[in-house]
Amino acid sequence: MEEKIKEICRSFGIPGKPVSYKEITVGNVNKTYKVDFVCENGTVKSYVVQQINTYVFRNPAQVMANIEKITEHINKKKPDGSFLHYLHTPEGETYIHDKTGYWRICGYIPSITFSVCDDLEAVCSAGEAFGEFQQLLSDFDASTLFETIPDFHNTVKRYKTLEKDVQNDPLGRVKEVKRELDWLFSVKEIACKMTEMKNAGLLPLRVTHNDTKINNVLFDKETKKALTVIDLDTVMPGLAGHDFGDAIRSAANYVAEDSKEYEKAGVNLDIFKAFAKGFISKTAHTLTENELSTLSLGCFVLACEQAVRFVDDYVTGDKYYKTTYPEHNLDRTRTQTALAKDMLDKMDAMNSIVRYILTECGK
Ligand code: GN1
Ligand code: MG
Repeated sequence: MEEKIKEICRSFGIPGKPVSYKEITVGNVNKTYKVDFVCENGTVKSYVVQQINTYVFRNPAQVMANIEKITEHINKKKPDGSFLHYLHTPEGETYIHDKTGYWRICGYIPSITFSVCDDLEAVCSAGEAFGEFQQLLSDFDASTLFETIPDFHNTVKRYKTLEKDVQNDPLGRVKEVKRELDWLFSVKEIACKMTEMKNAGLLPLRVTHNDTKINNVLFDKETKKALTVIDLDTVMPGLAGHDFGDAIRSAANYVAEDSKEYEKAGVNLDIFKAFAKGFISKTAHTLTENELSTLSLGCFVLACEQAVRFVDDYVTGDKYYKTTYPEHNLDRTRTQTALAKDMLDKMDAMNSIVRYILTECGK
């Protein structure tokens, strides 16, 4: 692998000499490496080299075309270099395609990430970062974006796929997840409510991030302030409440997404409040009443949708998400289902917090 990574770096014409590399294991889809280069003047500069997962992203050229447009748009508005910069090859391409797959490189931003986080200020700052991201793209022409994964947050379709895969039960695993499946199907109607509202024109399509996990935010190591959001692979037209919900289901869970202690999973309302405060402070005056009143529902919806995706991957043989042991998707399913259950119990409390924050924002 080391030779391959060096070769990719050479193709992008990175100056200097590569001195070390290591895999960044955060992230469930692409393969990511940090590579350090020593420049001629002796300084060290680092880059992030990524191999795009072509099982998940069937058309990487379209993914990169989207990313090129989005980064250009945001870097124009934030010329301080705080946002992502993808390298171009001497031929002007943002990716290399060879028999090993699709590769891309962006500058490394010194930072830390969290998979769970109990620092309320850091979480509030992450909320601001995702809120600001939506704002920065609010004047972006969504029709110029490819739909890199069609129906990505179409919860109705996610349920339909699961129903079919459960019926086929190709590996005989359905019996292991019977309890989780029964519960997920029992809440299907409410879990699908936002997709139905979107289809009925009650929720507007915006340009959204669509993968707002807390580990897709880079934080300053010292101040714990959010530096930038990363992972632009799924930036597409979507619902504001889905971005909010996806962030809460990852940031506010008491335990990590793949914890084996699923009975401890649940939504920490202090974290919920901190993230909501940051996110709403940036978006309160642009989101519609329907969008604001479905933010808490979005958390439940995304937790259910995620549980549906994890259990589906388990039932069909772990082809989508990276797994490091055989029951990895089973643990993810149980933890995510337990989180969704707790969110349903706390829906009124979450709604009250949102209303309180909106009043504070003068809404
Ligand atoms: C994947 O790659 P990563 O870890 O940011 C997935 C998300 C899921 C997440 C669950 C393109 O995100 O949708 O919410 O795993 N990304 C894609 O951990 O499917
Ligand atoms: Mg991702």
